[in-house]
Amino acid sequence: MKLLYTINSPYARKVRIVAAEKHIEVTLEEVVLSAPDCPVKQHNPLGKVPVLVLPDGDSLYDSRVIVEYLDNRTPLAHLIPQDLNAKVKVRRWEALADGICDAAVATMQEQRKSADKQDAEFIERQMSKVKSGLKELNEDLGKTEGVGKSNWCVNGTFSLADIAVGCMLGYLNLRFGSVINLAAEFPNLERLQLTLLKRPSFKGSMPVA
Ligand SMILES: N[C@@H](CCC(=O)N[C@@H](CS)C(=O)NCC(=O)O)C(=O)O
Repeated sequence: MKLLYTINSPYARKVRIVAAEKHIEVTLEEVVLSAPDCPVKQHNPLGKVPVLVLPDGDSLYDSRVIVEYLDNRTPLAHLIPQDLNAKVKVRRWEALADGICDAAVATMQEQRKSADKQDAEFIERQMSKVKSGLKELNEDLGKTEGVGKSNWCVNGTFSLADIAVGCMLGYLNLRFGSVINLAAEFPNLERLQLTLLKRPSFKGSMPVA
């Protein structure tokens, strides 16, 4: 299996971490999305990473489909709970974390335009999604205090929810580290991030400035 990815994509990082946590061997192929010969389009008509290319040539996208596939490749250490109630909780955390990434990526793309072409209102709207998403996740994480042995997002157990939130935080730190002070504004998320950074899967997939 081959994963097409870019180094700083938070969605692709989520997939890389799930593969590492599940000890599933995946060949990593870093791509440049703007390159004329970028292979992503052949496998995903949307031209987005991540894409998982299977041995029979079939391909899977987006990240939510890929993580579900990988999680079910091996029965051990499920990152998506089998129980429906727990599963939808985990997937909601993931949806919010990914949604924050969507707003952050959209902001970045707008800010890359020349100053006269940037839409300040659009940027403000996207950044307010980022902030309100972080506020909600930070509050929800506060409610997990004392559930299980660690303060993981759902039911005191490490899951895809923690991975998705950790990847989102890594991306925000990379792109908006100077404007979002996690420790001061969202201390529960900061604590989660510090815990996650002790895991080899997170340490080995850090975004690069
Ligand atoms: N919902 C998708 C989002 C994927 C996505 O937006 N990837 C970005 C990189 S961070 C991308 O490939 N952008 C290229 C484009 O939009 O053309 C997922 O979870 O995989």
